[in-house]
Amino acid sequence: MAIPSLAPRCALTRTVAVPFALLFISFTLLFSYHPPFKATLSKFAPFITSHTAGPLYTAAVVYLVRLSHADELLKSLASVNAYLPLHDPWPIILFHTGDFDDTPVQDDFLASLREKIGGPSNNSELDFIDRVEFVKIDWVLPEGIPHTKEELDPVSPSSWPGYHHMCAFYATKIFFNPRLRDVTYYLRMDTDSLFIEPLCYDPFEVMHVHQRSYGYLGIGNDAPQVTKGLWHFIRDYADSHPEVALQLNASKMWEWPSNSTNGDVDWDEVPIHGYYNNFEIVKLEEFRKPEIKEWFDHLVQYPEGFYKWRWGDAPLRWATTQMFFDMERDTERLCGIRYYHPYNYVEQCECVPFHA
Ligand SMILES: Nc1nc2c(ncn2[C@@H]2O[C@H](COP(=O)(O)OP(=O)(O)O)[C@@H](O)[C@H]2O)c(=O)[nH]1
Ligand SMILES: [Mg+2]
Repeated sequence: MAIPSLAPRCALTRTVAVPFALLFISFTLLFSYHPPFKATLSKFAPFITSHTAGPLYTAAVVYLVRLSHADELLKSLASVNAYLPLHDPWPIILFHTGDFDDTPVQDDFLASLREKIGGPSNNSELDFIDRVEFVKIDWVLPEGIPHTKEELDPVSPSSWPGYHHMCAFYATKIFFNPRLRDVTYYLRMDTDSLFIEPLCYDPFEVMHVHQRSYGYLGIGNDAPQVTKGLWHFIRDYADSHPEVALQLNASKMWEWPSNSTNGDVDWDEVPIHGYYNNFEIVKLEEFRKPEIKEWFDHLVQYPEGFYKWRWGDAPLRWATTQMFFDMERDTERLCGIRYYHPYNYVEQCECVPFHA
């Protein structure tokens, strides 16, 4: 009498097994599907340490802005929207010092941006305007220096103190800004930076897959008028930090000023290289390492550097990367970015699509 009792069991097995099998198939299909860019990244499994779900990195485009330069900022943002192909709609963070604080000011600006880019963006799944964030930063003159121009007598009085705050912000403070705590990479633009043609790859992806800490377009020099004391400051630091001296000596790109045949060279007259860092991509956590933090603290403890001598973020970015990174392994010259910024000359290199 096994048969009659078997029939309902088969029916039961069928009612349980068929939906279960269907469920299994749907799950298999669901998890084997990746949106195109994730599938691309997954081919690079050897570079990826985490196999947990979720993004492999996060990124943001950052600007330091002021309302008085809103027009050039609109043009720059429109060029980001049109020409920077990012796989994910990363936030566009506009750091400001209070002039963009009021909601009507922000709304007006976003309305102008919408008009400028001609309606909603069709380049990403999130409307470009909805990616824009305003983040306020506070600029206070540090202790230990006179707080008036007359007493301090800075070498570049006409731009004091705004430009000097800007240099201190980009040279040291930005890495520790709370908004960027969970951001892996930032791409910096100036309000006077422009992309002028479409880029043929996602630069964050290149940075990530190549495991770079710093991405740049070109290298120039800063004028000796605004680097007074900087060579000696770096030299003294290297003298008291043998690992920094070792790193600098190992770099093929680092050159201390050399003495001339007819006497000592005045180091204050020797230009220091600087990245054209009005465009740069930075892997933030790499710049938060304790040894780099110690160097930043040392810089901040000598406030005359930024506020009197107007040491720039460009030569300081150059010095910092040379002091703490292996230039060949950790930095990437990003090719093929057709980009404009006043007074920068960047030698062009070909845009090669990146197939990760
Ligand atoms: N809020 C604010 N932003 C500034 C100030 N000075 C410069 N910036 C911003 O900092 C960035 C670099 O300044 P910029 O004048 O382009 O410097 P340059 O590229 O060295 O000539 C730009 O995005 C500016 O808008 C300032 O005084 N206040
Ligand atoms: Mg600029």
